[in-house]
Amino acid sequence: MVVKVYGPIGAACPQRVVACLLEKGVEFEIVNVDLQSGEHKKPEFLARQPFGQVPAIEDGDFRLFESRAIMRYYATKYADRGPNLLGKTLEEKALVDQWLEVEAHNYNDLIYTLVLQLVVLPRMGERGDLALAHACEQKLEKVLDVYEERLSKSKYLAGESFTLVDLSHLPGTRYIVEEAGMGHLVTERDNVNAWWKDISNRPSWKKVMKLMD
Ligand SMILES: N[C@@H](CCC(=O)N[C@@H](CS)C(=O)NCC(=O)O)C(=O)O
Repeated sequence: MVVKVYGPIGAACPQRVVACLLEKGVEFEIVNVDLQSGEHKKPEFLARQPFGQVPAIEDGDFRLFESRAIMRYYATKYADRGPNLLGKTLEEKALVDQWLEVEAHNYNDLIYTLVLQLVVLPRMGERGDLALAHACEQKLEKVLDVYEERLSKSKYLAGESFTLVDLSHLPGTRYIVEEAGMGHLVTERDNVNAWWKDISNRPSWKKVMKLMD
């Protein structure tokens, strides 16, 4: 049974899920959800994701939403294939959980607002709030200073191996580097820059990018 991923591949949160499925070699199909026309707010989609956001998955009879929960599910379900994305020891797993929380709350929330103001609203013909975007940028600088320090001590955020933590940072970081014109946030920090080059060159991520073409 092929896993169905509901959500446009151009949106950051479905990309997180698809990159994870590719890392794990899980067969999937993408079922596009048209965000422009508001398909994600219609009853049929709300039955899959009651908050009207993408992604959601269907795996046989099992349905799940929330991109990080979906990643954790597949990294655990297929722990015996592909790279270990969860950490091995109790401590490694705890560090993965810790940095996933950081990604979701300290990092992604800022990027979401920044990209909304600088990329999404202008594309819809609306004016973004530049003062808000600037405030987010300044907060993001501080978060990335913490990352810079952390990555001076370990190759990846949760330790010496690539995990769900690094994977989860891929979509948002791509948005700030490639779409929001904020590449300097990464390139000005040597360790963050080396980390970004490494993780964004993974074959799984390159395939996600190809799917966007
Ligand atoms: N915490 C949710 C957030 C999902 C989310 O924010 N999805 C965005 C796309 S990346 C979306 O559906 N935006 C449209 C909307 O909120 O109306 C997850 O990780 O799955």
